[in-house]
Amino acid sequence: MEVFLWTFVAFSVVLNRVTGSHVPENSGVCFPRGFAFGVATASYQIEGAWNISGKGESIWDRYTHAHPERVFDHNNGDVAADSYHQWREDVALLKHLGVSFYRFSISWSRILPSGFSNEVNEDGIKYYAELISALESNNIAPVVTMYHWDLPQPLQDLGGWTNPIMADYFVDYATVLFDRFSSSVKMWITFNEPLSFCHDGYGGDDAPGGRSSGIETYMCGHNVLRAHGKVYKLYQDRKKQNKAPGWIGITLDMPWMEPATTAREDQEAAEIARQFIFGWFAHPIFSKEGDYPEIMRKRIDEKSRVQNFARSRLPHFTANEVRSIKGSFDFLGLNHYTTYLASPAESHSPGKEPTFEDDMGVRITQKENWPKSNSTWLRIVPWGFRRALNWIKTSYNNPPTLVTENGISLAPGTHDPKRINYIDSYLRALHDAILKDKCHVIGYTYWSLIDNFEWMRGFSERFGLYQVDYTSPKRTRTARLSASYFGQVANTLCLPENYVEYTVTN
Ligand code: GBH
Repeated sequence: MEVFLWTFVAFSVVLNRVTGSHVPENSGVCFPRGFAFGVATASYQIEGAWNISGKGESIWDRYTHAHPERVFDHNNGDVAADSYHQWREDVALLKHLGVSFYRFSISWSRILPSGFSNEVNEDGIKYYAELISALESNNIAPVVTMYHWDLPQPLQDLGGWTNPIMADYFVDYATVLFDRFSSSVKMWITFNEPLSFCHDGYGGDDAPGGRSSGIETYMCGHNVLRAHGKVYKLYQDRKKQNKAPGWIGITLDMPWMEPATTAREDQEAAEIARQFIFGWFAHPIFSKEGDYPEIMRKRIDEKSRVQNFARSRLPHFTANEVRSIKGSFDFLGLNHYTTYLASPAESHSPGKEPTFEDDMGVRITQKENWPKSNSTWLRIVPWGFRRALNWIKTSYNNPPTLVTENGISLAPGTHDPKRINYIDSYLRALHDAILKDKCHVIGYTYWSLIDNFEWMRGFSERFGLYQVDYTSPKRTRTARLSASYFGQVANTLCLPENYVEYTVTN
């Protein structure tokens, strides 16, 4: 592992910890010393306390209250796993697992109730400060997501991410976070999955809901990229002033897109899908050219012309913006869950509304015989993980990558060998990607520490290593079998024997 030794050392410094004490009883599949294991959650999905102690309303509060019928089980995150009150219990679980970091997100409207930085909610600051200090005293590094989808409602009333001014308000919010927390927090993630919240939020069923896919989706993406570039710069300037170490990046979701057949048009379709789904945000930041992927620019410009728009629905960056967004990362946060098959979509009938899907023009499916989870979109395909990592390595010159989410939903219950199989098979694929393919991956995060509010699927999909009892007042957490498995991996950096079920083959 000489190749990445220095990143591991640097990462360990950032995390203030070196992991890796090997035990004899393992499968021989061991991650390099310094490689880090952690778990993740997000504010709206676990905290509850939606209107307590000065917290303002977020778009998810507004949306789930206005449209309970749109959420699968008509639930909402008003209480969720009640981590606002049960966070000490969460820290105990993290300690029990023995993970070296905890990725969680900060609720913007808990810190700035109106979204603007003129009024800071000290109770909100105190909540995160206490959590962070408890993590520190247990030697668990905080990895903080600044935005995991819960925009303050007053900012949505101004157009949310479709309004270019949002980039400046995000800088104001980031300034407060850096002022208050950057002495303890050394790993920052600006955004979680802009594809999800721009596509599903401004062009689909997620909050804020009821928008327009082929137009607002791209406006959102554009302003999020601008906001990310500005906050990256802010952080670099502060690092220089304070001479303090710290890393900042962005988390992007990349399902693997496999050509449906070896036919040339399927291979092309798969590459177009990768560019639309991942390259949309990755290319402006991680490629050496910067800006949107060429194929996206070309397809959306052409479609817009045919549809009689006077200009492309995909906005343009200024030359300065291209420059400031390009290279705006210390690391890539990667969420990866599953794999899809790609082939060209049947051509679209003119006169329909413009959509992201129509612009992309790719038919996306999955193979029926790929093992299922409890989520319609998630099948177990570990080899796709290795391919995705290799594609990133080749496309963007092997950026330091932290896997910020990987996980599976299963039916309720604590006996979850299938989750163990999922994690184990994905970790084997990751191990091959690191050791054999030299992909620059520095850590792995399981989604999620505990069951939580799974957005439009409510509480019906459970991803936790710990089960949450939503009927108990304290939202009691109970360890699943997978918690002991993952704890063992986190502590030894090695995969235990006898957990291989889904082999890494195509
Ligand atoms: C992550 O997104 C999120 O970051 C996290 O908050 C979430 O809890 C976790 O996944 C598990 O879902 O229902 O067919 O419309 C992963 C990417 C994008 C996958 C949206 C599910 C909806 C598919 N997600 N997608 S569908």
